Amino acid sequence: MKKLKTLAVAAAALCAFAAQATEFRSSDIHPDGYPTVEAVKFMGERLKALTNGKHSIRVFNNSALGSEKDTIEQTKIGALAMTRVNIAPMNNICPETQVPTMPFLFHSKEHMRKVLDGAIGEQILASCAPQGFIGLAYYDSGARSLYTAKKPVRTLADAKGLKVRVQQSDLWVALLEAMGANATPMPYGEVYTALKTGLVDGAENNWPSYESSRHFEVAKYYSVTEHSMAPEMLLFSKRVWDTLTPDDQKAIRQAAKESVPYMRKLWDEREAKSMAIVKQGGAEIIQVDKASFQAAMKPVYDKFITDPKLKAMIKQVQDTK
Ligand code: GTR
Repeated sequence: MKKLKTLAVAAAALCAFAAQATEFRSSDIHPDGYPTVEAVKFMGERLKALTNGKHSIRVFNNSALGSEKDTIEQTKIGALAMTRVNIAPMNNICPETQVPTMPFLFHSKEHMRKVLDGAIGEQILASCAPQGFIGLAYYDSGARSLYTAKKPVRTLADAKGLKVRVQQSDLWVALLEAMGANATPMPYGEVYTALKTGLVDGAENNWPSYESSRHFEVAKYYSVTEHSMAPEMLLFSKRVWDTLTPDDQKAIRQAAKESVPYMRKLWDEREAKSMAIVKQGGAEIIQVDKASFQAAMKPVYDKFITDPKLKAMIKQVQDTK
């Protein structure tokens, strides 16, 4: 009886602790040291400081909680508090996220950052709330380029018929099809083996992912197409969010925003480092005529940017100097 009572007291104490201090779980597919992973850890430290130790974040990275598509579903139902994903797997869920994914939309890193830091960026983050996601921030993801295992892509014609892995998004399927390739959607964690076994001929990504995933070892031809600057997103579960106090919500938003400049600094350093690593590792960097790839993208705009609201957003992005 006495033992039972002690147990009950311990359980009550635990519950009280849980109500006070929460360790939010956050997922990422990347390894330790990758800028997105380190930025969310930094956000956790800031959150702890801002809430006097009440809230913190624990990052489960390396796809420990599944693919990005899986963790988006877990976040939607509130089984997971936060997820850091690329914007691509959100394309089918909230249409506004298609805007910054569109090929050759941003003309530079500075242009991309300015747009995402501004009103359109906020509008897109807010657009995912009806689907169960509180968009907290964007992180950089550089520019994505095409890479292949057996044959180099030197011109648009070389991409014809290649089987290329894409993210799980209809827009991405269309984008690679517009290049003439056969698009194969697949989770990131499966791409290395797919390239190695010849299940796909190529994939596409930014420098840090091409390097950290070791894809450069199995697909050494990197053609600098820079076809999309689709950013990363930090999403919080609306289900969990709605249980928090306004002060806590404010602290989470603030900690997320504070992690952005930190991430950008890590990103810029990592891009340069990754480029050097892959070159040293034997990757052949191929400069292509980007204009010919860009000219092939009209069908993607025609198919996905039909809603007048999205059309206006694209124009606003193009008009941002
Ligand atoms: C990376 C990005 C990931 C994921 C991955 C992929 O650049 O950081 O979130 O989108 O690409 O291709 O699946």
